[in-house]
Amino acid sequence: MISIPARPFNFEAPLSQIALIVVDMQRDFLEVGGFGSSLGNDVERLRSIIPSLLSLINTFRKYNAKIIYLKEGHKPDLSDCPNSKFRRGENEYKIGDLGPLGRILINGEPGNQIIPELSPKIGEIIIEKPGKGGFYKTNLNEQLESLKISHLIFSGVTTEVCVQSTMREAMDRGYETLIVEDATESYFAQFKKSTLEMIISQGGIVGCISNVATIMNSLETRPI
Ligand code: TIU
Repeated sequence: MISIPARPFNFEAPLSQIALIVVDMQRDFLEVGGFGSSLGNDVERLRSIIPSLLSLINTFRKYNAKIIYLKEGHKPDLSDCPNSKFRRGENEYKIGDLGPLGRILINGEPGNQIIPELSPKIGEIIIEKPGKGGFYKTNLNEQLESLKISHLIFSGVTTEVCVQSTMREAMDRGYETLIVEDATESYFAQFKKSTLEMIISQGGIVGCISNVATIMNSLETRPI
């Protein structure tokens, strides 16, 4: 059993039932020329979490704990991109356009790859998702059920869009959820702050919150 000090409640489960979810740490959001920067955003804010998230990932690897990476992207023919999403934003490039990192937000393109600093290892699960939430039109739920995972630790980008959407979807499906405050980031400081406050308000209406050092310490010192 592992017990992670968190607010407003501690996060407790056998390590075998916990998975680290790494949301959309792909070049499209973290490198100039991708989807995020084409929306007019400064990617440097997001890049600031790379070292802390890498430490967390490596601790999970050390203890053979489950890590699942999500990637936002669409089929090359855009058949899974609804018009409501395609039309959004006054972008330099639209979804599917050819940009400096290949076609914007398209599965398999250079911009769709996880950033090299956080490259998944063989055996770690990568799930492509067409939506902001990780459960929509994916087999994430089935994969978690087959692994007997009940507790999800959320990291990645952006806090208020894909991370929060996936966390809410997870909570509705009965998973216990925690967000790691220094392993998630937004292009907007205020949005991150407000999202974290929202998640833990009302007694943890969406889940609880902790940080990388606390989680690492809980894993390192857990009773065997
Ligand atoms: N991954 C994710 O959050 N997708 C976005 O489009 N986020 C923005 O903040 N735009």
